[in-house]
Amino acid sequence: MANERQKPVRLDQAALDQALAGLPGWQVRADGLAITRRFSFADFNRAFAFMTRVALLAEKRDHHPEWFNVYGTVDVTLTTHDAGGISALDIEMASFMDRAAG
Ligand code: H2B
Repeated sequence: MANERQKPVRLDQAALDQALAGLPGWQVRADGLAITRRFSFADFNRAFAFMTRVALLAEKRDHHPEWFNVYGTVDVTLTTHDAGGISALDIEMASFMDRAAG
């Protein structure tokens, strides 16, 4: 079926450290189960354009951010419920977001 996918796997500490070395803007949440980053844009229009681009990938991957937007600020949390922590999907999404934010 079109929406079927492999169950994502939680990254081990070594894989997570390696991935985060390439994502300097991101932090591991205190509980270790998610990564977070704040994006700041000049205005709401730019913030929402960013969210729209990310939403299209989120639907394609069936992997959705937790996020909170106020005007030009977007606070993002990425975690994989299906894996009980941080998976490669979160790393891919974080990297895409960094590029989408310019
Ligand atoms: N998004 C995120 N961030 N993590 C998940 O584990 C996840 C998701 N699982 N989007 C998907 C949807 C799952 O709930 C559905 C049923 O496929």
